[in-house]
Amino acid sequence: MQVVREWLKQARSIAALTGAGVSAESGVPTFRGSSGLWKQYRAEDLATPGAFARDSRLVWEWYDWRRGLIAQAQPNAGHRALVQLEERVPSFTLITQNVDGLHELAGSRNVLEVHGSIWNVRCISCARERVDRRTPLPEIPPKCDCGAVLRPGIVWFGEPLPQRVWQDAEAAARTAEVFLLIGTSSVVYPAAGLAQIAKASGARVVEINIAETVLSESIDEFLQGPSGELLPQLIA
Ligand code: BV8
Ligand code: ZN
Repeated sequence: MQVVREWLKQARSIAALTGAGVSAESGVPTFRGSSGLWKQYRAEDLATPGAFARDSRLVWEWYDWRRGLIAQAQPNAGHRALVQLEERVPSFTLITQNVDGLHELAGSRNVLEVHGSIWNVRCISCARERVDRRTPLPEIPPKCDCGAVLRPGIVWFGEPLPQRVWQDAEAAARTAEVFLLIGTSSVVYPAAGLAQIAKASGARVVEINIAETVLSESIDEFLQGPSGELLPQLIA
């Protein structure tokens, strides 16, 4: 813990990659774990273009349920600690796999949402995009003015990440002196690959998680515990 505090104090450039674990203490369920299951489905069965093509209603019911939970969630002490860290470091990039928007709500500024946002919707026909925060949705599946079905503005399995956002994330990983890996199981690529990019570029990689992950062996420091407790301690 102490050595990581020193690294954070001295670094001019820090990047962090967050996953569902950082929002767990805000009451947002994670994906891989019993709390993440909705009915009997796993995220990998619902967050795909194929699932949406087969049954857009089912997929939207899942998103409607999650939108309701997220609308009630507030940022926690972990989100707030990352806001404070950004204020102290000359260059700070927060890369998040989360679609809940809680980092921005907490006040983080330089946030890259590599998997999109649960409040964005996009027409599958005319590609019109908009922000829709209504919950529950008045109609499932929701429709565009052109009459076609809207889809969540989220990156599904098998879909490419938004190019500009991804380029910025890679650049941040390459230039970071310290790379924080927070509350993610590190199984979903390409996001999980950012830690390896950072390490290969000379960053100290620090993982914060309640449990070890597939990457824990290959990083510099593993800090075990909830991010809502450890992050405030790290920057105190
Ligand atoms: C692409 C949408 C190419 C859902 C999400 C085989 C091998 C390697 C890769 C692949 C493969 N087969 C397929 C792939 C590629 C695939 C992939 O990685 N699959 C994996 C599962 C094998 N990736 C893709 O398809 C990506 N696209 O590769 O495109 C391409 C290129 C050109 C043209 C066409 C295509 C797209 C991936 C995007 C998936 N999108 N989001 C939604 O949100 O609606 S995935 C889903 O997982 C989540 O959204 C999240 O973003 C992501 C990561 O999950 P985590 O955030 O890590 O959450 P998880 O529950 O797993 O873990 C929580 C962690 O928190 C745990 O470790 C837990 O211990 C910890 N924790 C809990 N509480 C706390 C805590 N830690 C701290 N404090 C706490 N309190
Ligand atoms: Zn349309």
